[in-house]
Amino acid sequence: MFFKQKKVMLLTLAIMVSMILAACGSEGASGEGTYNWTFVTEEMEGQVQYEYAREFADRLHEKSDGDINIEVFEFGGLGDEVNQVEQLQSGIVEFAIVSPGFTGTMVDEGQLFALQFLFTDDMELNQHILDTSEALNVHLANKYEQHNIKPLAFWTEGAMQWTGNRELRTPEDFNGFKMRTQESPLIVRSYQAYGADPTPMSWGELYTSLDRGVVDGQENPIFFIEDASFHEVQSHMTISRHNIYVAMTTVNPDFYNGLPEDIRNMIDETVEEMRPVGFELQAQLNEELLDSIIDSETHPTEVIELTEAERDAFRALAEPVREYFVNEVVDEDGKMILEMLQSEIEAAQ
Ligand code: 6CS
Repeated sequence: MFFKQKKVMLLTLAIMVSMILAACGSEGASGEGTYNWTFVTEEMEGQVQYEYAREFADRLHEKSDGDINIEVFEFGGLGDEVNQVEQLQSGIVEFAIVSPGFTGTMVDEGQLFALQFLFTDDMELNQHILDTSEALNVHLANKYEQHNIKPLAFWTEGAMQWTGNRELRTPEDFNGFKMRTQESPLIVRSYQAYGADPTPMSWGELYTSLDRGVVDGQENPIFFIEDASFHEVQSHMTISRHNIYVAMTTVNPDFYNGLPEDIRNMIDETVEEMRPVGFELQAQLNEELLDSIIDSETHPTEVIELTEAERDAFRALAEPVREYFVNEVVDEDGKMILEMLQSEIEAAQ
């Protein structure tokens, strides 16, 4: 889980050389019509993103009668989450699952996903909004495309919860709390609004940082908290549902636009098929692994659930962060995207 810089550089170099050789090999030996692509994810085998990407790859392989071969990478093989976004942008990798929390310093508008209590508590409805929103799938997607990242789908990995080395029930509990966040400055800002002391870092460093007290807590969907064993080094988990975890299936736009139409159609069709598959995957894992945290005798974690009144106290502090986003972070386009999304959420309810 830990990435000594030199080791990562060597590993990255080795993978890049093998990719170049694979690409040359396919053109020379198999001729036109054979495709060897790379798909990077921010997660490990058994976790939602990786399983999604593998299913995506299998389906395309089958649909193309074996012509499309996609190698799926677990997190870490190509560096950290931000390195992976850069590799997608430069075309070193063709596909990536990207969390908007790692593009916050590049695509300001994508930071809207940091805004807490924006979506509803109904996860099926939230997925419907992500699937159909014009604000996201047209306008926000355009903003990403300007940065050489083409989102093909926005989807959720579940509601986010807090874990900590103490109980987190009220905004006062966040006072001076060293919260680990992803890179987006608006996530940092959101926790500062609760009085916390946030530190962005890769999840590759998170287990040890929690264990050693470098940070006190973090936010993630339940499946990830359990599978990455964060609950082992955290005494408390708060079911807060303060946000939904959004992931994007993305592709390098030059690569995608340069493909023959029938291949592009196959990709688009697979993206559509994967919407319910991804949703089921996260729903099942989030449910199963909650029980596993609650039932763990070796690593007991106290699990509490916030009441609506308790959530309201956080909601009130999250509200001004929206104003800040509109007034200080984005321009008129970003404001329009957020307002359109808010109308879409209201209309869906
Ligand atoms: O906390 C994180 O940064 C990680 N969480 C999830 C659910 N997926 C990948 C991401 O890097």
